[in-house]
Amino acid sequence: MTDADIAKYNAAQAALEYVKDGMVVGLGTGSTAAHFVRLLGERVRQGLRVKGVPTSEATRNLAEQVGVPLVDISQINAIDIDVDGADEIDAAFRLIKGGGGALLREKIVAAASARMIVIADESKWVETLGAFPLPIEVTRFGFALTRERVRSALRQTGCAGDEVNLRVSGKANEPVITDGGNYILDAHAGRIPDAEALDAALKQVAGVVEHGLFIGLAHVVVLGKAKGAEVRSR
Ligand code: A5P
Repeated sequence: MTDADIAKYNAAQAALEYVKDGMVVGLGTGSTAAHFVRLLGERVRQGLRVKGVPTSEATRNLAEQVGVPLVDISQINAIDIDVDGADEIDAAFRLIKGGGGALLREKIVAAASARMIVIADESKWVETLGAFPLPIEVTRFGFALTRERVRSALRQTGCAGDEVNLRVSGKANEPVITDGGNYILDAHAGRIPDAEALDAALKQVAGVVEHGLFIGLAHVVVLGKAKGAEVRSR
């Protein structure tokens, strides 16, 4: 494992202590959350009873492989805790998420959870959000028009940059399609001086399905280090 991977693993392991018998647990997406899902699978084999709610098809597949029982989100009213990674975290526990393209389901699950535990290596802790491009899920229909309105929102809310790119992948540079069947725009804001204002502005843009700013959702941040992890609570 690389140093970053060891730190991610340590964060995931420390988060296990928040999981109690009988809980419904939101299962995040990304490399750090994948460590958590595997570790949770080990606990299940040792007798822990939980039901997982995956935030992506990738996480669903992993959870099934490692034996974490799942429950359909349409069958539940609430989630006890959600354990998920992040691309950036600031001192007010505001997050940028969606580097893995799963931000829509991640936000639905986080918002339905009594507590959100963020697990990350310590490099994700930042003074100001925005160096990591902000992922924005948009409808395929009219995405170029939506992109222009997103650029205006970045400028109006004082962001340092307004470059917005359609996320593509593979040799053919095909647009990435999310689990919800949409596109992802990556907004290179550089620096987001007012995350609440940008959140509000993006919500006004027709065609934006959801964006990767998570405000007021995280309760605990577990920052993994080379040895162990540091827990910060709001
Ligand atoms: C997935 O869409 C993201 O929100 C991830 O949680 C985020 O990108 C963190 O990923 P890593 O744990 O792989 O850094």
